Amino acid sequence: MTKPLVGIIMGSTSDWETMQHAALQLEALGVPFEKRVVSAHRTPKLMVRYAESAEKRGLKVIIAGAGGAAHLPGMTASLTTLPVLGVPVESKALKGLDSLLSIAQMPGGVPVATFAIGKAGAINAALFAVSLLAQSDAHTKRAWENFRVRQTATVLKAKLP
Ligand code: RP5
Repeated sequence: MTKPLVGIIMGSTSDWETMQHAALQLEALGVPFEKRVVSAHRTPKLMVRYAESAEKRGLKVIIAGAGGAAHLPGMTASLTTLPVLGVPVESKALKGLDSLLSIAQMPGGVPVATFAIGKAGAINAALFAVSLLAQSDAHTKRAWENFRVRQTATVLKAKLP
């Protein structure tokens, strides 16, 4: 078993529908990851343990998704110096604007890289994690570059009905 380099955490099982897209993207590019529900509000002690042990356990990046009062990415970032990539999950009441602002509006000194609301954000957080890891790993760099080349080729040969 390859040790996970990326930790995907989310506030609730209901976030999986969105966050699975981060997992699928990492899988497609061959980056080992772990995934679990860690809630800032419902399991705060687990969040502290998870964030404080992440680097020692070998993780290089954490992708944190949450919706509504989305405190998980920011609180996780406050407990580790690993890069934290925040994914605002679309909420029912405010369509994810609440999630986006909760994640993006961090005080200076504790950064969270904040992505788009929903599926696009989950995909891009995973790709951003890959691009970070690619800086120090030739295999991941090739996978990342190939992904971009393939994506461009697909768009160039796209035919409309
Ligand atoms: C947040 O509350 C979660 O990240 C989720 O997006 C939202 C709703 O959670 P559930 O009530 O569906 O468990 O903590």
